[in-house]
Amino acid sequence: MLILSKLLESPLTLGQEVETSGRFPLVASTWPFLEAVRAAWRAVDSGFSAVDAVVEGCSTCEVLRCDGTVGPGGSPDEKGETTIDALVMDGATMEVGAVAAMRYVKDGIRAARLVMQHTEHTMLVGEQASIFAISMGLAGPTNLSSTESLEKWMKWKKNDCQPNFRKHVLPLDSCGPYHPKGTVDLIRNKCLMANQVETITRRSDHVGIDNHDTISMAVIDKMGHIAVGTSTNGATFKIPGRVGDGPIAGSSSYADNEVGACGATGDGDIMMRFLPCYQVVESMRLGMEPELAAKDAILRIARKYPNFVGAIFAVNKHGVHAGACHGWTFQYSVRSPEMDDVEVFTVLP
Ligand code: SD4
Repeated sequence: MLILSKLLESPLTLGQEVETSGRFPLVASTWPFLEAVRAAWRAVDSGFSAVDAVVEGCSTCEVLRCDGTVGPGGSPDEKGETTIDALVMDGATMEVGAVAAMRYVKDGIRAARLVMQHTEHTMLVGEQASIFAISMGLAGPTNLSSTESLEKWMKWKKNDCQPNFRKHVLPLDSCGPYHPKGTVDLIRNKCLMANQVETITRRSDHVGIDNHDTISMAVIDKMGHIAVGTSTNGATFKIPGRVGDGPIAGSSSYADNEVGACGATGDGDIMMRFLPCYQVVESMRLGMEPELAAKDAILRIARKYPNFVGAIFAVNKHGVHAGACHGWTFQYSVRSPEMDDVEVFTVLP
């Protein structure tokens, strides 16, 4: 017990195996994505690095299409196409690799790792990300649609493309082509409040309880190194070219070995304006417990967007974890040495 508290007091030293603390390795993930957490756990428990385990975990979700929506085959955009946003971050080096609105390649998280490990860049986008990923050995070009995503898209088209992410446009009640309605500046000045309510009400249709198309995962490996990753196909019926919070470091996830990690899910268009995971990690750096840090980050968004839907989990470098959410009930999964299998934690709004 004394040894454990000593370990917990002192910052983890790079290269020092800290498995004996009983808290490491640790895997945490948004939602009850049990197989993804198990895959990451198997990797990290057998000695792989936090980055490798995160990639294994998120990749498992992409292959299994967790909840039917993560990875290829989910979230058709306005044209019926599925595209992928993904990010990986190494909390030891603060290196990040990301792909955004990537087309024709299924392996979002592996493409993100290739960006991190084989380029000096942080993010590649669209078809250029696909070309890079394929040139570096990933499979493609591949059609990312599935029977379900195409059925969903055709139903939406039949319903006059409602709901959608457009605002201040005509036509209002049917599919495009769209054009701006009136003078945008006039509308903005006159109707700001009304439009905010309209937009937010309609947005809640897009991100819902059956639409968990995002895995964000954090891993602390046996050395105490921390990594995070996110993979998502974003928002259903998004406008082609839309990039969400998924590939944005500090928004969908963030890690720093000195402090801990965070993963997020929810309405990325809103959440990426607040960098909630950066906020969580920085709050923990200043001494906040994970629970308070997570709640505070969510509250900062809710104060400006009272109807937003989103959730966060936070883990500090000692393995203490917590979640916070707004607009829906959130579940996150954890596996650590004291557990026999993955445990799912439920957080109420
Ligand atoms: C996005 N944050 O692209 C993602 C969506 C999500 O559960 O998390 N859905 O906005």
